[in-house]
Amino acid sequence: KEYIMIDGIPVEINGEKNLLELIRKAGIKLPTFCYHSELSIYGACRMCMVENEWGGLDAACSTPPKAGTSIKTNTERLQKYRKMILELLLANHCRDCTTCNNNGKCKLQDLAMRYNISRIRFPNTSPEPDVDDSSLCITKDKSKCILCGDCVRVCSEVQNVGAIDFAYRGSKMTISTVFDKPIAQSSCVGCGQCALACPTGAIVVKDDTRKVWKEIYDKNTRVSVQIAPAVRVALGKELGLNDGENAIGKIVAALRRMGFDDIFDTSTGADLTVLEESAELLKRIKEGKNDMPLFTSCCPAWVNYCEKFYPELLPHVSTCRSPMQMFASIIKEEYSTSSKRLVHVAVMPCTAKKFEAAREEFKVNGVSNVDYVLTTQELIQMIKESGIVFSELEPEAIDMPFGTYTGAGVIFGVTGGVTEAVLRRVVSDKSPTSFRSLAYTGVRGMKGVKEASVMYGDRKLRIAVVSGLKNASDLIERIKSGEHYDLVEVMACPGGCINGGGQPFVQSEEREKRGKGLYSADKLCNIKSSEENPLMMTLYKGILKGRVHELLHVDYAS
Ligand code: HC1
Ligand code: SF4
Repeated sequence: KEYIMIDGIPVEINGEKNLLELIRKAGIKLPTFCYHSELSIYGACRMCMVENEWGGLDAACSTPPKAGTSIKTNTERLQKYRKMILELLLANHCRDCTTCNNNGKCKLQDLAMRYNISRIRFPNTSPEPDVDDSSLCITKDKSKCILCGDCVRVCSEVQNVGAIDFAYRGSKMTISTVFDKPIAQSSCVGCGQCALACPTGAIVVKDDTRKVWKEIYDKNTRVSVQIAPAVRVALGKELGLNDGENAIGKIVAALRRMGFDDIFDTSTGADLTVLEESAELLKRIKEGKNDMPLFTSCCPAWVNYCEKFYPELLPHVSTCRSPMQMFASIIKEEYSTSSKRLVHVAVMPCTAKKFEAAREEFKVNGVSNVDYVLTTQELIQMIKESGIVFSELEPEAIDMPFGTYTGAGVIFGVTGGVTEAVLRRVVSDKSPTSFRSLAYTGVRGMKGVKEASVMYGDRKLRIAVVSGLKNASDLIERIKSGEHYDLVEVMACPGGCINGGGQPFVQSEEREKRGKGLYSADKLCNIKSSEENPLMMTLYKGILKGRVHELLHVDYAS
């Protein structure tokens, strides 16, 4: 066994890539702005400096652990050094903290408190707000940027988009799009991963809460809402529950108290998607149209990415609308005779859903089927504003007439879930043992690229599941050079919707807990396969009769 002495205590080295990981393992909360375990090392913020045994300073994030050495993480010099960095950052930072969208969630604010910064010794060069509000998904404010580069690295390394980069040098340095165009005119796909990574309020989720409150308070509106699968397992930390705990009943109760009129679960929409997408897959196979795989279409950031970077693949993207959109068209139909103005809100883990909701394809007579998308972060905000003590709420059930969903619908929120749900529909053996074995085909787990194969009659279906757009583009290149799959599931966010850009930020271990939370929610559902949802039959015989294409499909290729 090999050890390093950290602040006089021996700590075993066990495969840690750098000193920072080892220090954190030892239970010391070493501060950083620019370190993310899944991104390349940038080493720019210098907050994680440690003192080595010769009195030199090393950045812990970029120093490999060396057995037999000794370091100190908390000396007078280091304290002074960290305070100075914080003061320098704050001197040049727009400090309207109390009205900042990130108030209470900001790392800079947090560290300023932790290091007891009450006075800044440098001249105030705090810039005026410089806001880019052009995107429907995120809001960018240069005056709050500390140039840690987290957003730049996520956008290029994880998402392979590269919509933002460093521009200019020295004191003029900034994060910008190409030619400093508004973000809406850049190659941004709206995934929100940059907002998730941003330690300050420089990139945040677009805030639509005020608009939704206004609709709720309007006596002439009937406001319905649907809750996406991944939202239920991501409220924990912020609202006093455990990570990954399924809070759907409490969310329903909270939404009802807030004044929503009709409350539904997007998992019902996901059941519709499973039926339509599996029919599309089987039709392609039957017709022998399988030179290219069928790509799933429920992730809007993936659809945006495909449109911007791989338009030639659009004919192979499923024509199924996402569960959110399928369900919204049904809900708007159901209540079309209401005397009040219909407003439909979707609570989503995703920032790109805001863009999807506004697409022309999903408007009827100029009105969007989904009028507003609120992210999980915005829902948390609204719950807090309402004064609801969330952890003490008595769970409640969703409303009729769309009160049923299956386990297949719930697992949509985690990478591999869409595929597993489609497989439950496609396989002929519907026994619990058969469904259990589907879980072990390789579709589950947090890996960014997964492969599975399942027999359909005497034909083997080859499936790939990817999350993170860089993984998607690597797979696409492999497919282009001859690799064959029948179905490819793509989710833009690593891990799927549980790690969506609109969710509260968590580290990867907690992300896994969210995935587990959805699989246990599936276990709780007595119906596991979408075609067994009794509501489906009612819908296909009723609202959907003769209107399946009009209400459930879209052609992104046209
Ligand atoms: Fe998702 Fe989906 S799973 S895309 O990740 O297909 O956002 O949760 O609602 O529409 O169901 C998101 C999640 C979500 C859709 C479903
Ligand atoms: Fe890049 Fe996604 Fe941020 Fe757009 S939203 S800038 S694509 S990380």
